Amino acid sequence: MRVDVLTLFPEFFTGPLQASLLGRARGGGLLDVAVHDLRDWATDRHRTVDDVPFGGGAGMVLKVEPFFAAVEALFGTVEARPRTVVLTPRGQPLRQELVRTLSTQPALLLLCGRYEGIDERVHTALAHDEISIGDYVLAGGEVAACVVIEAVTRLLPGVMGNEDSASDESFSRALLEYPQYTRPAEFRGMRVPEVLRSGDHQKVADWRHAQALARTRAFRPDLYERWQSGDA
Ligand code: JDK
Repeated sequence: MRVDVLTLFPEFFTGPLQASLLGRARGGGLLDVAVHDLRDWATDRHRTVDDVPFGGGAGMVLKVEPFFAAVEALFGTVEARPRTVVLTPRGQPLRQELVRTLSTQPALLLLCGRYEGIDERVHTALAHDEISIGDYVLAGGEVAACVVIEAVTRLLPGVMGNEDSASDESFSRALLEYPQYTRPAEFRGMRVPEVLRSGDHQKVADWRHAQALARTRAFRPDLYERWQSGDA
């Protein structure tokens, strides 16, 4: 998959794109990311990319022209752009179903705002999707873009080895995870549940399912309802 990112802060992406899974996916040719500095498409002497909001109000808004200039420089025309995502607190909440949909695209374009956000005409004319990674306010779209890239990349064929992930996934997206343990069986008086050491695979599976249900009901009643209704 090809991912292009437009941002005022390309340096945000250096670490995350090199570490661990993303670094390996890129090294293996499964992920090709290009991060572009929006300021490269400013047109005035001072390379201005923001301006005061029409109608007044606090803070600055990112101008429309640099986004269009960048898209046309990178893809020829606005129509030729790949599936384009604007990261924004007002977007559709990112969930695994949307991650799966995005992971089937040949290419993505991620637009990152800063300050008070981006001129509405960028949203209207360029965004196929507006995505929020959660109901809290970040200082810009960069961290959210990293989240999208990582969540999408781990679903790309060949990235994770894709061992048991397909079968496990239908379960894990509906309910919270069961608790996991590894050796030692006792640490500072904290013991691993006996059932996990019993060797009885059916009992282990039943215990894990019960744990997942109990945790989901306690911590994520919204997920629990969806699971009960059967359309998770
Ligand atoms: C992109 C700029 C910061 C945006 C005003 C008024 C209530 C805030 C600051 N999931 C998620 N969280 N945050 C983002 C995100 C924040 C961004 C940008 C993404 C670009 N900011 C910003 C808007 C406001 N707004 C109403 C919420 C303040 C994505």
